[in-house]
Amino acid sequence: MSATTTYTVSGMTCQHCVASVTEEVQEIQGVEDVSIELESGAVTVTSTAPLEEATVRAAVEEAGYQLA
Ligand code: 9UX
Repeated sequence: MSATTTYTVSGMTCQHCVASVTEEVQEIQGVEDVSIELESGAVTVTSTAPLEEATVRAAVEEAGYQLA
């Protein structure tokens, strides 16, 4: 069963930031969809199975941002 979780990411200030985070999070195994709202920092991730928060955190940090 797929899972959808919304995380809050701080530090994104433009659409390039959004693209970087989207790219990294999409590389996580099982991720089907990533939707980011720049203004609020809301990152909604749909995956085939629930993700470990640490995995998402690592991807966000790889892109250069922080999971709130
Ligand atoms: Mo442009 Mo977004 O440097 O940090 S990618 S503001």
